[in-house]
Amino acid sequence: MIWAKEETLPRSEIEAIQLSKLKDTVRYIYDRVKPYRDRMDAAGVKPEDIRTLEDLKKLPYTYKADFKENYPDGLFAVDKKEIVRYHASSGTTGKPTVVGYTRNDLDMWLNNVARIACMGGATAEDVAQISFGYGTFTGALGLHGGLEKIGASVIPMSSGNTNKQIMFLKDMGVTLLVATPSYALHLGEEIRKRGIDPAKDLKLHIGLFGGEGMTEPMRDEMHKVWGEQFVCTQNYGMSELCGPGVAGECTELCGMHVNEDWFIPEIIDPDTEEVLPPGERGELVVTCLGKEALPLVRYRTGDMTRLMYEPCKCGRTTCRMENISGRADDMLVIRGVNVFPTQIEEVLLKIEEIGPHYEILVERKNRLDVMTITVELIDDRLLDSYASLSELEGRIQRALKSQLGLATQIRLVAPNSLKRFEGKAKRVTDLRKDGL
Ligand code: DLL
Repeated sequence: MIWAKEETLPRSEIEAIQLSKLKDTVRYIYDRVKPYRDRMDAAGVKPEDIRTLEDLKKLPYTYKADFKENYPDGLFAVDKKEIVRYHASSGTTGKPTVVGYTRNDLDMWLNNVARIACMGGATAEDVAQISFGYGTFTGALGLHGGLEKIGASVIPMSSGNTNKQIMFLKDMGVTLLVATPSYALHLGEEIRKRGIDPAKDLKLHIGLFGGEGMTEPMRDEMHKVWGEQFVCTQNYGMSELCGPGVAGECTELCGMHVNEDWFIPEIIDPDTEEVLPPGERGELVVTCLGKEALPLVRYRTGDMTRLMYEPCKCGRTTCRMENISGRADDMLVIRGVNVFPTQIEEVLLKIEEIGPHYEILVERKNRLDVMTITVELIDDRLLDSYASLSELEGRIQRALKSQLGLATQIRLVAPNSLKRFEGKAKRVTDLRKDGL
C-alpha cells in the first residue's frame, strides 16, 4: 500500500512542491529565528533570493553545534505555548539536543512515519510490537503514532526484558516488530534458544528496523533467525529532522525512499562543503520543509550516503538513499543511541581519581553492542584495593549511564599505561564488522 499520493508524483511536480515550500520556509525562518537571520545576513542572502531549487546552495548550513549554542530552544520558530511535544537526542557534550513539535508538526511527522511503515508492508491488520525504548528517543513514539495512523494495533513494549518480549510476541499474535536491527537479531536468537521456531510458532512476518544501520549481512542473518517469511526493511531519520519518517525502504529493498515533499536531500563533500553531483557518495544534508517549530535549513546530518533517482519498481517516484556507510564525524551509534566521545570525556574529567587519558572499544557480543572504556588511575595505590577499585568503577558507570543513557564496561589501568598520541588522538576502536 502507498500511503500518500505525493510519493508517486512525476519529478517535475515533486520539485514544484519543494520549491514552493522552500520559499515559504526560508521566509518563515528568516522572520522568526534570529540565529538564522544573522547567518543569512552575514552570507548576504535574503528570502527573495530563493527563486529556484538551485538557489538552495546560496543558503548557509546548519550544524549540530548550533543546537548547543542555542540550547535548549533558541532555534525554535514558535512560542513555547505552541509546542505540544518535546523529544531529545544526544548532544556532543553534557546537554542534549532538544527538539519540539507543534500540533501540525506531529501530524506531518506521524503521517511520514505511516508512509514508511506502509513501504515496509504494514497494514491495518498488523499487531505491532514496539521494542524501542520509550522516552525522549523519537523512535518509539514515532513508530507508535505512525502505525496507529495506519490502523495497526500497537503494543508499546519498550526495550529490554526478553522474556516478556517473547511472551507478547507469542501470546498476542504479533505480526510486526519495531526495533533496532541488532536488538531484533538478539531477540531472534533468544527465541530460538527457547525452542521456538518463529516461522512455525509465531505470526511475525514484518520487521521495521532503524535507529542504526542494517547491513546486507545483517539482513541475511535476520532471515536465518526469524525465518524466510520475514520481510525486514530499515528506515532512517534523526531527531533534529523529526525522528523516524525521513526515509524508508520499500519491499523491493533497493534503498530508502526519501519523503521529498517534506525533506530536500543534498550530498556534500564534508571537508570542502561543496555540493556533489547526483549519484556521488558524501554527507547527507537535509532541509526540512513546512515544519513549524523547528524548520531546519541545510542541516549537516553527518551521515554518509548516496542518492539514487532512477524509478523504483514499487511505483514510488521519490529518490532513494543507500544504506548509511558511516559518519563524517566521530559520533558512534551504540544500541541505537548516539554517543559522542566528547560526552564520555566530559564525564571522566569530573572524576578526580582518574586521569585525562582514555580509550573506547566498541564490540558486538551476543549480537549486542558493548562499549568498554579503559581509563588510567592517577594513583596506582588504588590498584591494591579491590573494594576501592570496584567502588570507583561503579561510580564511573553510574555517571556515564546518567549522561549517555547506556550501560558501559569500565577497565581501570595503572597510571601512564595507555598510549600517548603526538597528533590527533585515536581514542575509539570500533570492531563491529558488517554489524554482526
Ligand atoms: O535514530 C531516529 C530514528 C528512530 C530513525 C527509529 C529510524 C528509526 P536519533 O536518535 O537522533 O534519531 O539518531 C539519528 O541515528 O543521524 C544516524 O547516524 C543513525 N541512524 C538512524 N537510522 C539509521 C539507519 C533516530 N537506518 C542518527 N541507518 C542518524 C543508519 C541510522 N543509521
